[in-house]
Amino acid sequence: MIQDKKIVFSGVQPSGNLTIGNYLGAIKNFSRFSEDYKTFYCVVDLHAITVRQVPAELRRRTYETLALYMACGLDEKKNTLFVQSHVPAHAELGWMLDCYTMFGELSRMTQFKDKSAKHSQNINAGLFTYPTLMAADILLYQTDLVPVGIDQKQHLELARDIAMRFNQIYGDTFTVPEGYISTDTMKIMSLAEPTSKMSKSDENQNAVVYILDSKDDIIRKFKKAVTDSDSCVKYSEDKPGVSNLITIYRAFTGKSIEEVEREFDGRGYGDFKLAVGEVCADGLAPVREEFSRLMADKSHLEAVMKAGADEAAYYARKTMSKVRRKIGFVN
Ligand code: AQP
Repeated sequence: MIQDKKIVFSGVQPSGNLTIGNYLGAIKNFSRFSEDYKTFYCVVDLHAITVRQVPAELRRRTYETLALYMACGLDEKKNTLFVQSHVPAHAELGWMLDCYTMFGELSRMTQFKDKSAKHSQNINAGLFTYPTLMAADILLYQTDLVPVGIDQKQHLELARDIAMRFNQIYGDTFTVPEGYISTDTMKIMSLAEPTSKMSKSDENQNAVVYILDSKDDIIRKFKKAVTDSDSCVKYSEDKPGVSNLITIYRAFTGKSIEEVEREFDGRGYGDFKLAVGEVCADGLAPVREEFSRLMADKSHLEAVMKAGADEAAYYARKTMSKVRRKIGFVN
């Protein structure tokens, strides 16, 4: 098999119901690469267990995340869709790269600091080495481009540093990846606390809009969204709540900031919030429909996972044999 296309890799954790942050910041961008790149999109279940998961829920969400990839427009014939734990080379390379990653580098990762504060009873070693496993995910496929939200930028930079370090010691082994961060939607904020990122593990259900929420729930959540004491729909740093809603509205309508500001000039927040809820719910309706159809046929999802893992393992084997040889393991 000759690989002449550039390679794209990205993943989403099945650690909760996926949010419009995951959708707008990452998944929605994935399909733009399907034609011109060789794309690997992975359900990163190994990452999910850095936080305690209920086994039956993890299993269900793994199917759901794969189905959501497909419902968001990823055709399994044009993209390699698979589950991380089905390709053991991720964990194997992760361990090897741990030995080329410095304690100090991992200690500086802001996600580790945030998650250790949030899960203070379970600050496990996996939470600490998460970024090395993420580097392995990416480097395993000789990835050129990684579409992610801005919160993953620091991890991506570490993956680049690890690749360069390894290449410097052993000669050219890994492609040094670039990030693809969609500027408009790189960080969708919580509806309840618009200075924090919208996260699928947020306990406040009103802070988060899930891709699979019903239209009524979506509209109700946007109606409750925190804004400010002003009533002017204007994009500005000192109006994080309103600016976040403008970003979401733009993502679903394709309008510019100026067009949105003009459209809601003098109309107040009530009208605006309702309109954001409606475009979001209507934009997600086809995804929800397709998701239900896909989830009704588990054996098809299993066939997709299996074919994806076989294809991914083929590419992973090539990198692993190179890495083993360079490190000095006996073949
Ligand atoms: N709010 C967001 N805005 C833009 N992009 C986002 N992403 C996540 N939240 C936002 C992007 O979605 C991709 C998959 O994320 P992940 O599943 O690997 O985990 P995460 O970044 O830790 O996302 P969450 O929702 O906050 O999960 P939990 O709560 O489990 O930690 C990534 O590309 C991410 O940038």
